Amino acid sequence: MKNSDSTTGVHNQTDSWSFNLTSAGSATRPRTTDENACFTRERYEPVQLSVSEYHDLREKGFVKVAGLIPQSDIQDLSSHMDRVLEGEETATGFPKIDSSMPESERIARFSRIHNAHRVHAKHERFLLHPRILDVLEKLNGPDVLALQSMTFFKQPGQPGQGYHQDSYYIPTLPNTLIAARVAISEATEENGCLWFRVGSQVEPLYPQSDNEFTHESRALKGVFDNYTASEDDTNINQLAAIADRYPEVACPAKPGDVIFFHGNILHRSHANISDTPRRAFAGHYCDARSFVPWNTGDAWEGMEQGKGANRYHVLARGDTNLEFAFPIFGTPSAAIETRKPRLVGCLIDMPLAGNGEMGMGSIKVMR
Ligand SMILES: O=C(O)CCC(=O)C(=O)O
Repeated sequence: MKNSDSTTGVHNQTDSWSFNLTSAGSATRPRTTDENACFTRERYEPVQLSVSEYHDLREKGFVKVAGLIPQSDIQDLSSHMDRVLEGEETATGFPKIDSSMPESERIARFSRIHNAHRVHAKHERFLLHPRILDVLEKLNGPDVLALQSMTFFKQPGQPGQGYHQDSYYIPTLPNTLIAARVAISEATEENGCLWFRVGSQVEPLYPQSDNEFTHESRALKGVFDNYTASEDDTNINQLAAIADRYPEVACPAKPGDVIFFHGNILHRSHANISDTPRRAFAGHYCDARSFVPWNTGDAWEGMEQGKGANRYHVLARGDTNLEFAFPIFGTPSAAIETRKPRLVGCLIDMPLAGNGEMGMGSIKVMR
């Protein structure tokens, strides 16, 4: 089993563009492996998304894309999760398993693992899966920064999570957070699938008062100090009263389905009361041009001076004027592809515009 170095691949975007155009990943590229280099976009059928799917994200706050991930990839991650549970594979930060432990104790140690993409190639591969990125580009793109991964084991008996908004935990300024939730095993009401309050993505973020990064919402009358996010008990969870203004639907999923949802949508899950695990992989992403004051919950260098943490997150698609990281395991992504910065070599013509007036036609880019 590979126990990787967790060095984050940091690339400083303030390097000259000529460096990026021709030699991303040369001399200044930090230590990475090429373990995932074979997982190119060409291996996968490109995804066609419809206008109605695009509407769903905006109107309902979520959209399920059925069968997005090939079954062979799902099986690959699921077998890896089996080996992790058996203690046959591990990585930095994974719960410790001792072969003498009773099975029940071993299993109880695994509920979910956060940010394994920084320490294990398989998780990075899923976070940067071309079929997920194809959809994100269309829903939230074109510039996609990959922020967080979560791998859910959710074993029988393990709890759910009460109403919350994901943007509460992962601030992006402006707020462009979006989640992609891949079903690794079937998710049902019995084993604790996600439940959404349809349309509640129009709600502002309800932050905790000592959260410095409160997006647009801090100044709104009616936004309260939210210190009970994710609390199961709806008598305690302050978001439950807001959630009740919107209809609630369960979102079951088959292995390979991916649910994309807005960072502000109110959602929850219940405990797994079945006798089978509910496995899932979740990625969080934002527009790579949002300022990200978040590094998996840890402090970062330059934070005190007001520097963002963008440089710890991989540029998955598109381009950005901000910093970004290389993928540690070499998963094909914009960070390591040759990127032509947008607008380089373009002339922009706005027909009939003059004297500060808007023109009559659309903007044309003339190379
Ligand atoms: O998967 C679950 O049971 C709940 C997790 C969740 O709601 C989330 O990650 O935002």
